[in-house]
Amino acid sequence: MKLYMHPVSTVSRPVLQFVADEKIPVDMEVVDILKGQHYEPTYSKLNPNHLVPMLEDGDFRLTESAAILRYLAEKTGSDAYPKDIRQRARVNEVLDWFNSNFYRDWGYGLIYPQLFPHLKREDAKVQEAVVAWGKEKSKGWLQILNDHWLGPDRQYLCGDQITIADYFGAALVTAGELVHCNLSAYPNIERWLGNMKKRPSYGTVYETFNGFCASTKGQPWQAI
Ligand SMILES: N[C@@H](CCC(=O)N[C@@H](CS)C(=O)NCC(=O)O)C(=O)O
Repeated sequence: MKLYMHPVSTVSRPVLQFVADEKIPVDMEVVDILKGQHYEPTYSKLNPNHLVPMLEDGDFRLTESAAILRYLAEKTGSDAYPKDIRQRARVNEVLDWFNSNFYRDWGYGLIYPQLFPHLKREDAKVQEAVVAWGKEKSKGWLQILNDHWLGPDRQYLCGDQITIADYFGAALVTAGELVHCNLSAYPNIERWLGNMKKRPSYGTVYETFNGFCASTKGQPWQAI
């Protein structure tokens, strides 16, 4: 199998960390999205979405990070994607919650329009309103994540065992580090992220991302 990815990419990181933890034999191919390589014909032909990640398993190609996580977990019989239908439904619920509710406001409202020129609104007032909206809505989602999904005792999102929802959710929440969000008002989120960061795979998988975050320090970001 081969994974087309970028180590800084929010939705490549969960797949990278899962593959590392589960020691799944996957070859890695970096698509340099910061230099526009995802628009070059070689990659465009394979993935007309011009996005990473994409998994290739023989002649089968799969896009969408959450679908890739599910596929890899099913293929390897990983405990991180429970077989019991209710437990599995819970994992799917949390994946969908992050992918739709949370990510829309956090990623595409608060963080990315500030960081990436192609997502910045041309009109300064519109830009300010988009980011302000994203910030307010994100506070609500973070509170729900802190109080409802995690609560004071849970080590991981769906109980005391790690699931693919944790890999996914942690990668999305850590995207806040790009604009230097401070999550100290959400202690359950900080505890859970601490668990994810303690995993041996974290240092290697997140190394390039952490370097990128260090390079964005000291700018006048709108952040939590
Ligand atoms: N829903 C897709 C989103 C993929 C996506 O947005 N990938 C970003 C990297 S995090 C990308 O390739 N961006 C390139 C661009 O926007 O030009 C997934 O979860 O895989």
